[in-house]
Amino acid sequence: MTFFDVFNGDADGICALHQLRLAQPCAAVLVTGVKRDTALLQRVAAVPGDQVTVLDISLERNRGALLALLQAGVQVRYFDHHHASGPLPQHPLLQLEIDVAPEVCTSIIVDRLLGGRYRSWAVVAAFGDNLPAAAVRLARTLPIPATTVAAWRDLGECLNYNAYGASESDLICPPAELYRMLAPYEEAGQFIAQEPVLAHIRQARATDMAQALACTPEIDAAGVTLHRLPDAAWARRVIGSFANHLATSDQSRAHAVLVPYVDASFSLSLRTPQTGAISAAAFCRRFGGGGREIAGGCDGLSPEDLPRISDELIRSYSASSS
Ligand SMILES: [Mn+2]
Repeated sequence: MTFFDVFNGDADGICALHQLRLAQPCAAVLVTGVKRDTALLQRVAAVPGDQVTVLDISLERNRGALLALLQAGVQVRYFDHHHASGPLPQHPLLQLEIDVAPEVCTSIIVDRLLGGRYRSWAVVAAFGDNLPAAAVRLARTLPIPATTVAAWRDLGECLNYNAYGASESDLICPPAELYRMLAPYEEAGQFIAQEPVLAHIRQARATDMAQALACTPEIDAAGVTLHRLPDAAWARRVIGSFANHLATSDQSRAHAVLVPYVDASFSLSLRTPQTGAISAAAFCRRFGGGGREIAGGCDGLSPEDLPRISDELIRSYSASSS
């Protein structure tokens, strides 16, 4: 019988699996990838009698592969917090632990099931998954000083940052390798004290941001900026953080960031002011993307789309035309 551990390569996916395997050690085949790579279950070559554990990847993109595994006689445990349309699947071989409440991440679901046994890792994951309020609430149940919470936060944010990129070759450390590095540590503080990989990620994160900040914007108009980052791994890692940084430091303008992918297509990250007439999601939908009110994105843009994107950014957001 083979065990497969299938997990998102971000902080939440890694820390959810880590807690589970501390409680139930087993040598499993690891299946993971970059944060955006969530259709992971279709890669599992399991046979009847095998056991698959799935963490922090949406049912939305894995439902077909899940049903196929169950039909083939494979046992599946599935832990996740992402919204998925349609009814939850039911099957005698399936154990489903889904909670889509807004202040819950997969590592918090696992923490609950384990009665808080490896809670430091759930706190790290909640910080990494951008749920600082939930992380602080959970940390308060432990007898630890504020400096420890701050160190866990840094670890969560660094583990999360490590998962950004177009493919594993963009990443500072492949997620499966990172998981194996933290696997020996029952408590997050031990990992922080012992493993040099954290300093390495933290340093790369700072350098990536410094390189982005040194780029001259292509558009620097009254209501909008556009940065086109170069074709480089650091640029594909930093695009989202850089867009967030621009939005936080200059809330009055819309900020667009473009980065080329290896296949010559482009990705766009867009942040818009709360008061923007056109939401980030609405803008990105015009180019086949989507998102939320103030944050959106598009993938797979062709180089020919770029002039139109520049024009429409100016038309939609520049102060003189609003
Ligand atoms: Mn998550």
